[in-house]
Amino acid sequence: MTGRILHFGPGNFHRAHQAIFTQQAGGWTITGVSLKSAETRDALAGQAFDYTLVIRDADGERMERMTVLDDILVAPENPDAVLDTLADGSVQVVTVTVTEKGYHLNADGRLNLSDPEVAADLDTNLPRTLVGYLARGLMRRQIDMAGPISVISCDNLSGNGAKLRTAVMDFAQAAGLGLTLSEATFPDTMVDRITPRAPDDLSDRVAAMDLPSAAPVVTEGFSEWVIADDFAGLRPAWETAGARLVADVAPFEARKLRMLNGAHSMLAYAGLNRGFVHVHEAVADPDLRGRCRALMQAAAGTLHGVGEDELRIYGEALIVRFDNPALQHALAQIAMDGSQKMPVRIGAVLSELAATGGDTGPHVFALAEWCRFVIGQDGTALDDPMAERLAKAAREGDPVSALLNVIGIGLPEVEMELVRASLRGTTDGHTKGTAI
Ligand code: CS2
Repeated sequence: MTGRILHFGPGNFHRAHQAIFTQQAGGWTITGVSLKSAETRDALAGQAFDYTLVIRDADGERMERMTVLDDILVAPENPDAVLDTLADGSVQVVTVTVTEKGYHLNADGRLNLSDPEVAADLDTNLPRTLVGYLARGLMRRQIDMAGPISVISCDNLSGNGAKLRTAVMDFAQAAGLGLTLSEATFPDTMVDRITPRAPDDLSDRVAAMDLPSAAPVVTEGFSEWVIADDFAGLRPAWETAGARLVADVAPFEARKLRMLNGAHSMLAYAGLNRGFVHVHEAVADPDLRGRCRALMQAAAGTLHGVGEDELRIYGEALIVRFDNPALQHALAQIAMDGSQKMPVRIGAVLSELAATGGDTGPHVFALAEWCRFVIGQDGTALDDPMAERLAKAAREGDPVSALLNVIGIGLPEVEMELVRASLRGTTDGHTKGTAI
């Protein structure tokens, strides 16, 4: 079996995750689409789109030559080429890593039709956004009767497949396209591999090994991919490379978003607020290490369909991964785009804990640390698509309510007051004793 994948967002995470699963499965190639910048294409073109993956754990490093990418289309240079490729019958799988903000969703998960980029795309046949490309490209495919296609979001959204499908349909309806998606599926996925920005000296180290040295990617040894077995057409045999195909991804996704990503965001804000730079430094701090475990334990209490022992082992394995000093994973990288991440990773969990009488302390603390971080930045320094609105909210008399309101987190007044108290430093955010 052979085939071609079209991938939106050929950044480091894709090149460390889906690319290696696909390379190991064999028989398929990946054509990347960069929605904005030509940087990755320009870096990789001179080495025939090969690159080096550097896998680093506490006990050493190994390098792997990646050959699965065959081209990168830079969408703004030729939007039509991207739409044509989506309508090409040889492409039966589309994968996506554009980060949370690349979906332009409202807090209710629907496409934000008043977002200026989305609004502009509704008026043109040559789009700029992911959702614009998918809706118009899949429409072209429908007209050409080019056959089935599976569109796989590999971003950290809950119910990522269903959200992407809804966004594409919202766009199609608003643009008056007669898109039916009758031959398209949008499988949910859980993706996991910690992939920091590559350090400056990596390229030289790779060149010394006689491997392609432009735009190398650094990542950890661990990787996991769980995909809903809901494909419209052909797909790579990803299970031969270790991916799991399951009927329901939701339990895996919730476990990863609430335990890994939730703890990551807490460590990012609390760590930066205390002057740490990297994840392994923040998690080595005894107080933050305890809070990290407490947050994972509280989050685990909201999960269904995964055994208690499995969750405890998973949590301990996460601490080992966070401890990995070889990754030099910058807290600032995780702190980016908090408005998109906090509702999924912290807000939803806190609401559930509050409603069920669980321990809300660790999540209250995480929210307060995010507020402290936002208040401490001046608006322009904040790396967030909602930076302007957040900067304004941070200057209000009750910044906690204002900030949470901007990002769509609604809390009972009791929890709201606990967040304010944690921010003032009059409580450590813990309402009950937490096992540390
Ligand atoms: C991180 C994730 O930057 C972030 O927000 O929490 O990128 C995290 O490293 C990955 O989801 C791990 O799979």
